[in-house]
Amino acid sequence: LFKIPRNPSPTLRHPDQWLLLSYLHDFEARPSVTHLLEHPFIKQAHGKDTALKKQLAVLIRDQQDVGCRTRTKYVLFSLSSQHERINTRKTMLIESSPDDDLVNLEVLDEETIITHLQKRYEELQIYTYVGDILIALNPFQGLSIYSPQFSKLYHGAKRSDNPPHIFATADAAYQGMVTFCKDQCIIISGESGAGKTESAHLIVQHLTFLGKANNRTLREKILQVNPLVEAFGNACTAINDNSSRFGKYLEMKFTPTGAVMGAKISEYLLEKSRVIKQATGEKNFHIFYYIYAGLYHQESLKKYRLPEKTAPRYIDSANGKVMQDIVSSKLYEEQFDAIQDCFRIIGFSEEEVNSVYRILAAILNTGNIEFTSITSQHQTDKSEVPNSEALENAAALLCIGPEELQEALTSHCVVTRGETIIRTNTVDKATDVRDAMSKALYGRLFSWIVNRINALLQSDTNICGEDSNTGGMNVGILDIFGFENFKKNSFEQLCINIANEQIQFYFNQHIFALEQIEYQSEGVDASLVEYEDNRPILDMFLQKPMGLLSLLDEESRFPQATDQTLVDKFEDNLRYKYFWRPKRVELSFGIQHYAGKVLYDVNGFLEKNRDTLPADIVVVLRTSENKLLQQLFSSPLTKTGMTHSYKSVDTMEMMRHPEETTNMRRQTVASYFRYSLMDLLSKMVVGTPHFVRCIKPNDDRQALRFSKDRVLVQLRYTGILETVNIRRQGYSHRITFSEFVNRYYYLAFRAHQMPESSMENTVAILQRAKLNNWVLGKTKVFLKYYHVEQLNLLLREVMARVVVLQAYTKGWLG
Ligand code: AD9
Ligand code: MG
Repeated sequence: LFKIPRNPSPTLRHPDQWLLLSYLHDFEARPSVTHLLEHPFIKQAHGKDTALKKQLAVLIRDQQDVGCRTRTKYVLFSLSSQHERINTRKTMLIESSPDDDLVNLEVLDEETIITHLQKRYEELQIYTYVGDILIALNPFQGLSIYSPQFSKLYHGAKRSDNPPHIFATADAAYQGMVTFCKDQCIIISGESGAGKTESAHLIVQHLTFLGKANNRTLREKILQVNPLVEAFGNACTAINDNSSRFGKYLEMKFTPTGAVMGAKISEYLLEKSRVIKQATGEKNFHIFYYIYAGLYHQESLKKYRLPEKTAPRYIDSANGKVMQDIVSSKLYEEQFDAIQDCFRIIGFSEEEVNSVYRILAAILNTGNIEFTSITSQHQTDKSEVPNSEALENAAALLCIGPEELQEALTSHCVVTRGETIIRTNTVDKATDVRDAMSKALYGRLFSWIVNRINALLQSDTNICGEDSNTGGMNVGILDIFGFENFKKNSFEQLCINIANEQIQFYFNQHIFALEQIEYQSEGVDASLVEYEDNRPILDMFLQKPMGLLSLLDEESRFPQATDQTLVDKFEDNLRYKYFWRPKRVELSFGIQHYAGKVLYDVNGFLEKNRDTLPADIVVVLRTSENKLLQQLFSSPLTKTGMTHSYKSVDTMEMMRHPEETTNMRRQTVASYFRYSLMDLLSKMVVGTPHFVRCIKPNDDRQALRFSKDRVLVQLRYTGILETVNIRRQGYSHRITFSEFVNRYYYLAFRAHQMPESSMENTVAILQRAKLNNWVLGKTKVFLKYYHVEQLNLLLREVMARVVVLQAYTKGWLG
């Protein structure tokens, strides 16, 4: 087994790489071939076969990278930590059981599953597997299962050794990436308040633990990314005190040897309208309260021209109590300190942070600008700013002239037949322009922060001691806003819920559709599982030219259109059973989503979709002397400037034509949204997916309260029962014979044998690994989810033996 392969290929097979590790261990720098030929290991290998030796030396030289040392150490560490894990498990009284996986239940009906989950929840076992999918019930209380000791316990462990855990999912993604050099993505879904964002944090925590390398700074930076972005993108809603108001795809980048080397966030569709108005009982984005409290306690409110007695309208539209909270809440003040730390650790300059605060303070002042109408003999639709304090404050913070700002708010230029005419704005129009400016400022500031974080985490790639140009791999973590159904649902909820439809569709494609298509094409006789396909609903939204979003765009282009004409248009054109128009409620329509019925209020749909920012405002903001502000408005008029030619939401299609998503041009919120979804999918389809399904056990956010009805609804619409069935009966892994032999030949053949990629050799390997219940197709072998775990485990054991044996021969292990 330990002989050097006869024909080492230029792109090494994984086992060969492992074998080479120990040879490489001795070389500090990139060695020359002559130097390598002198190395005792190569000298000893293969007696007098000089040609082979030379080939080997070239191979080693080309594979040489510092990371190989890390990898050798990693294997040695895994082995030594195996004993430690067993002991820890004993002292922590942690035991796995067959009950951990719903697939092992004898009876498989809703009642059994729900009782089972309830029993586990009441014993604080919030996690349960359905094969390789993780169900996570929100505990609504702090649990002591996320310490570094737990990270160690789950590190490289067999899934069946420990009880289910979010760390096990993160670990599986990491192992998949390191072992097979393939990108991975973890898709977290569930309704609002189900625990997606918390799960995403825990995954990042475990991944930074795994990819630690020697780079503490980078690790600390990555851990600050989520808290910083969430301060700007999360807010308190009626359902969740820390609700994500944007979608987030965080890619953690690793070197080929698994050391973390950076991170990149992509943000999707921030709910900007929250800046100017919030529903009753809801709040603005967290950051406004944090900085208000922080500046208040630092006695710096004056510096940022913020009022000291009453909080600005944008953050206190309803009850007038916000100022009291800000003064008395220690929490806001602590959060402000934490955010300052985040900025500093990630690497923002003081000047940048100061500019961010100035823009936030300017937005708050802008919200306080009021308008009154002036009626004169000639004009009745003119407005002015009666109290100029807020206007002057906003202008000063934005480094622009107050007169110019007032002008841009209360009038607009129209070009007709080559002539520029200035028209005045009514009070309503001026108020709309003011709010549009605030939304644009906040939206662009948010995107700038995200881009800046990406730039700062990118430039760090060399700290970890490995060359970032060697190409890395990544684990992406998707945490979007969950499905929402409020008393009043608007355009924002529609977008959020369509995004959730898309994620559910992606799940269905992976779990059910692709699997069943392959059974048929490979001639495998497996029973088909029926599932709720939500594709028709998605088509109703996304199809061109007659889908709901296209109709909305079309109507948005008519200046005379109203929300009434829009909803009539929907009714006339959307002939789907999922759409209805309630008789009694004017200006509304209902949708039967995969996760339930939602009634949408059409008021404001057209304006929200147009999301226009008058050119006059952009012109004024561009005159700013503030560098950051200049940057924010130097790009084309709106960020919502993209569209995507929608053909199909089929993820298989996406895999074939990822470039489709880059076809964009300027458009509305709806078309930008469509583009965002496609962009997100194109990122996801390149990786091996891992699914986490978050479930909310009750609506009162109470620990240990398990509402059977609420859970049952979620189990039904997420298709958990069908998932259990397909995981039990189905074959979740379909691998071509050639890939299978390539991956696992070490389990049955000698290294130098280089077996042919055939069905016979596949069978030989499977038999040698003593696996049962697999099925052969025409070109692929069909495996159950647990087969792959067993095979990988065996492979790792064999490889570890190689490394350990060689480590012994070199005396590394003493
Ligand atoms: V939304 O769609 O962004 O509105 P999420 O993200 O699904 O929603 P979130 O992760 O924010 O929900 O969880 C809601 C609350 O549940 C958190 O603020 C915690 O108080 C609580 N939670 C969720 N998961 C855990 C956990 N693993 N341990 C402890 C938890 N508390
Ligand atoms: Mg969230």
